[in-house]
Amino acid sequence: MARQRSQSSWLRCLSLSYYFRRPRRLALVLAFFAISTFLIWDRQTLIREHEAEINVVSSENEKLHHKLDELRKFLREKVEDIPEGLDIRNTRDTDDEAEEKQDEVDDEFLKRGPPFLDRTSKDGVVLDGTKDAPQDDDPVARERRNKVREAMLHAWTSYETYAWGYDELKPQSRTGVNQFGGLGATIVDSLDTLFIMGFQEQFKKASEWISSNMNFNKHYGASVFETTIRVLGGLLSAYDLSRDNMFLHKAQELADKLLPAWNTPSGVPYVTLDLASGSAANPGWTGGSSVLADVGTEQLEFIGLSQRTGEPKYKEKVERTIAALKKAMPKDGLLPIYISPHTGKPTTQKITFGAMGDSFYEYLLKVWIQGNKTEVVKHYREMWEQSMEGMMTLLKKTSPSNYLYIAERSGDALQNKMDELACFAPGMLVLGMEGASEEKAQKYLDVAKELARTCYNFYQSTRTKLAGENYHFRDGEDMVVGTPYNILRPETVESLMYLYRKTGDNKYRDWGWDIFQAFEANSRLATGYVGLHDVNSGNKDDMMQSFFLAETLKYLYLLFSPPSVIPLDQWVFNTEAHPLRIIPRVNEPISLEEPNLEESGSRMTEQDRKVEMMERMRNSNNMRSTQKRLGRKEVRGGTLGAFEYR
Ligand code: DMJ
Repeated sequence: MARQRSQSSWLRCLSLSYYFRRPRRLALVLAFFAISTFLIWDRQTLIREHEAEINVVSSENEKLHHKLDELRKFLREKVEDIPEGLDIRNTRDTDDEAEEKQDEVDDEFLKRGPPFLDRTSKDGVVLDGTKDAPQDDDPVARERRNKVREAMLHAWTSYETYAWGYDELKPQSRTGVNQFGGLGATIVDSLDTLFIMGFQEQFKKASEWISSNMNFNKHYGASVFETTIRVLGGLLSAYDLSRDNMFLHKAQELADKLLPAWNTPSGVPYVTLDLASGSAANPGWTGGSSVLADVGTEQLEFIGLSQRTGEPKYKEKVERTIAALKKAMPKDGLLPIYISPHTGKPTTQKITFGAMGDSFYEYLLKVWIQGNKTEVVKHYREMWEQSMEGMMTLLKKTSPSNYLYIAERSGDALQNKMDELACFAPGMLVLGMEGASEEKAQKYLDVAKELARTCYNFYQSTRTKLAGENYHFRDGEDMVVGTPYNILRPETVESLMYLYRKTGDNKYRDWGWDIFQAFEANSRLATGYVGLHDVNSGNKDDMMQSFFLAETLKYLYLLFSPPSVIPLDQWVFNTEAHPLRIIPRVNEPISLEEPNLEESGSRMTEQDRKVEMMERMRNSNNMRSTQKRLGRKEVRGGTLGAFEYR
């Protein structure tokens, strides 16, 4: 009953007569309607006005972005072709003629691509990548170069057929495998090789894959180093060669994902990182430490990215690492291979120019070259020369044939072992001749020649004529293979390329040709190229490493090309053989300050302190067993732990 009554009294409020009898309530209701109508109208007008403003701002923003892009492009084109050591802002203003001439060259570049490329193709394939066969191009070299091009086409087509979109091809299984989180490592690693060799269709297809499929939101323990040298380096190089902005955008997107690795108290980054979440760590097999070759081989790419985007944050991170390493560097310039990300100090005594040490030394020199040898990068050169002094103390000779090699060291004890990976050193020494005193330059060249002879003999001394992973040196025996596999590595042919360019001595081309033929004889299958489990038995593995296309074939191709193809005074190769344009660094502050803990977003927490203490304890107890394990696996800075790919 009560419920019925209350319902009917509520319904009365809906009838007009109810209000006529109660004028006050009527006035209240009318006022309520008037105010709400006004408020709704007012909000809507405001929204419309804001929308209009947003439209104006975003179209202004777009225009500004466009202008900024143009400005960047303009500056890049102007800055990169300046002769060494000059500040363009002064030169350009006073040298109109040079500017006009430069503009012509730039226009030509934009229209046709780099001058060394012949863009005419037969059936979509350029048969010879070099444009106008310079006079110094001899017919034998030309023929060899074409054979290398054909090898690249075979490797690429096999990958395309059986493993498209995967990181790498397993030629025997005719399938793909993802060792790098499925970022298409072979595609991105091959871009510049395809471009330089003039494979336009293939380059286009690879670019399209990158534009639509390359995705960094991946949950996996990425090696910061591998991702940097292969993917970031590959993208930057493709950008420098093709001028396609898509590559630069991708590069920046990737670098943003990698940056959290540098949030450590010392500025020395962690070596693995989950790309999607940004959480970074060091693997157990390093005893919690970072790896020297990893943390010291990211500078070229991140500095290059800052130069091309105008965003200083990338170079700031990697240069802080160098400041920390400089502080930890002993007098002889030789840093041990494990460094604590918490203290920035070494946690082992092991010194090597092979696995886990190598490319740190390479990048000290190359950052100096990349910065066009200006004041801002002088300390890199100084650190490099210091390390070379140290390296000279590791040089020894075999008996009976006097092959020169770089020994390894643990504390004061020398170990008579050398990795094939250390065969990059002759090339580095040759590259470092410029800028050295006459006496030092001669020494570098002499040592480079001798080391190259040793490395060539690493190949020649086996049954397959392919080098093993490392060698031991025993009195009376010269060299014996240690770890017997060959995974299509590039270091020796890389050095031969530098030596040939420096000396013009055909012997280096012949040595490179021998190595190429050994790959053809032992590693080539109908479905791609494989490594060998054992260089004496010739037993094959089932993996075509992406660096075979990025490095080994590219360096061989360049060995047989005139020096005008990727001239070394305009380009510098990252450690994965991706050429980057040399861009002078002028008017920049010299970045040698200590890492700013506030700024780097990380302090030494209680947890960090505990980790550091544990690290120390583990190092004294466990490092020996870790070393043993590494000795067996020979992982070179490859921070994925189980896989020997570096
Ligand atoms: C490549 O990934 C790079 O050259 C790196 O610096 C060393 N290892 C491989 C090739 O051997």
